[in-house]
Amino acid sequence: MASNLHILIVGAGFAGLTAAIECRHRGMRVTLLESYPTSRNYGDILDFSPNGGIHMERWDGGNVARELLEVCLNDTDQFEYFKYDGTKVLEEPFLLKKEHYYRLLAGHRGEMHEIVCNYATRIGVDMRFGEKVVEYIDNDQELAVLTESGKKYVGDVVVASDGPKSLGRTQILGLPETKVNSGYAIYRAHCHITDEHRNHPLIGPLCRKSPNFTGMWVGKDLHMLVYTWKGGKDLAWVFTHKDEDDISESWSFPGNLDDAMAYLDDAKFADICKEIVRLTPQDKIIDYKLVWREAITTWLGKNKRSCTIGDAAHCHLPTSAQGGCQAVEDGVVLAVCLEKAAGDVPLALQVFERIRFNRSHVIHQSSITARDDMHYIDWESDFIKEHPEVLNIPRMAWVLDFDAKADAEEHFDQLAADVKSGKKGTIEQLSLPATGAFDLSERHYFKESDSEALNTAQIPPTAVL
Ligand SMILES: Cc1cc2nc3c(=O)[nH]c(=O)nc-3n(C[C@H](O)[C@H](O)[C@H](O)COP(=O)(O)OP(=O)(O)OC[C@H]3O[C@@H](n4cnc5c(N)ncnc54)[C@H](O)[C@@H]3O)c2cc1C
Ligand SMILES: *[C@@H]1O[C@H](CO)[C@@H](O)[C@H](O)[C@H]1NC(C)=O
Ligand SMILES: *[C@@H]1O[C@H](CO)[C@@H](O)[C@H](O)[C@H]1NC(C)=O
Ligand SMILES: CC(=O)N[C@H]1CO[C@H](CO)[C@@H](O)[C@@H]1O
Repeated sequence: MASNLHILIVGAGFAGLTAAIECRHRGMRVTLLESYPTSRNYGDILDFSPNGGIHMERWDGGNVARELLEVCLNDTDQFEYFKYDGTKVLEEPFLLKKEHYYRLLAGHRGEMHEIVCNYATRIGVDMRFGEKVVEYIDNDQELAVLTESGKKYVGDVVVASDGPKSLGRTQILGLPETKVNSGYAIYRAHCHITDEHRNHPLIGPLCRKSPNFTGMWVGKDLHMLVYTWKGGKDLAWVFTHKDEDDISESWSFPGNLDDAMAYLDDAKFADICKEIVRLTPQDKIIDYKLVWREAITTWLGKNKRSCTIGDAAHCHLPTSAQGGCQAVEDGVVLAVCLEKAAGDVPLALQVFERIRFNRSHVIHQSSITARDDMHYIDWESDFIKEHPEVLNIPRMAWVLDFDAKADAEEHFDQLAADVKSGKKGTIEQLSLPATGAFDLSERHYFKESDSEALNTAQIPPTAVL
């Protein structure tokens, strides 16, 4: 029985937290080890699209999503796209459908993380902060991890949701460390809106109490996102730019204001962008080098009792806008498979991988294509006039309107039969189809015929589920 299993999870990012919560819901015992001392205040803006948020909306009868929405963008009406010089090119509704209201969760990562950690603790996940795993033991005799504090934890399943720098990937999968510089870096900041912002002729209009503002400016090799929310209290911005420098993976590498400004100057960005950066307190600016890793062909340890999930398995760049959602989908599907396999861990993990691989792979690769489509626009050509949707942060219906739980429940038996019968093939051949692509033809969320739906989205009073 699945409920007899002890699931040992390493890393309390959104992949590990989701796996922990969903396994607890199914009666399993869960221990979650996290090297950070607390959940508080790490990161700046993090977005969950409806395909990630749908699972959070189910937690505690909608209460977790309601709590999240208190700190998230919650009265934004448009997402605006601009050419680097400030010309508006495209405008889209922020909320694509009424039922997305509690599923589109964008806000400060640390605040959101704390809410989800508290829920995990409430439902009985054994959360151990300040426990850094230094070794994975996965052999025929033993499945365990050792921590820096000298403790050993054993489990029936070991899940490495330890993020981009994953020790699990090198030790469980036996892969060499293969990080590659993506050639890009981001500057990012989260700060409080001050009177200087409010009184500024260009920035003031973005800081009204209600509405909130979300928008993006796009130029050659650079794009910048700006969000304001919390009734005119919080502002975050992030911009991606070329950077061939040394690879660093720290989230807290301090950024230099003048360097950031120089990139915007070189790319001839509008004054409003430069002013937003200029008004940011120097100690809030983070310079983060983006690391990319090629897809790997298995996420499972050799005895199929351990696995990597989330960024440890498929390290997203922010341009896919799906890193958090794909981490959540992994966690949900893993729990469904463990439950359905009724105690047969190797079966559960193999089916998990076959359900997740193709979908996650296609979305992972879009990290690159979506960025390049934006960065290499020829602004003088007719193409951009005819296809402003190339600017679109990927919001394809096949990605967003997807319920990974229902999908896993539907396909488990068929894939379990494939595993048991020893069906041969590559992971791509054995996996479920991804059901969509990142072609230009799929970039418009709405077909012209349902454009009515755009303007009439009314906020529902309570969670839809
Ligand atoms: C501190 C932090 C801030 C972030 N800020 C942003 C942000 O502002 N915007 C954004 O879009 N994305 C941010 N991300 C990334 C985003 O959360 C992830 O890309 C996405 O949610 C995938 O989640 P994940 O759980 O797979 O990995 P991660 O979120 O990277 O989580 C991995 C977790 O594992 C822990 N861990 C790693 N190694 C060990 C170990 N040996 N022992 C124990 N624990 C370990 C890490 O401390 C981390 O909490 C941030 C991630 C982190 C860790
Ligand atoms: C929206 O955010 C504001 C500001 O943080 C908060 O006061 C309000 O309660 C939130 N509304 C909802 C519906 O969560
Ligand atoms: C999985 O994706 C690959 C391309 O990445 C494709 O060739 C293969 O047919 C897909 N598998 C299935 C079962 O659709
Ligand atoms: C919901 C809401 O308050 N929307 C506002 C968003 O911002 C625009 C102007 O930028 C307002 O016109 C909307 O009312």
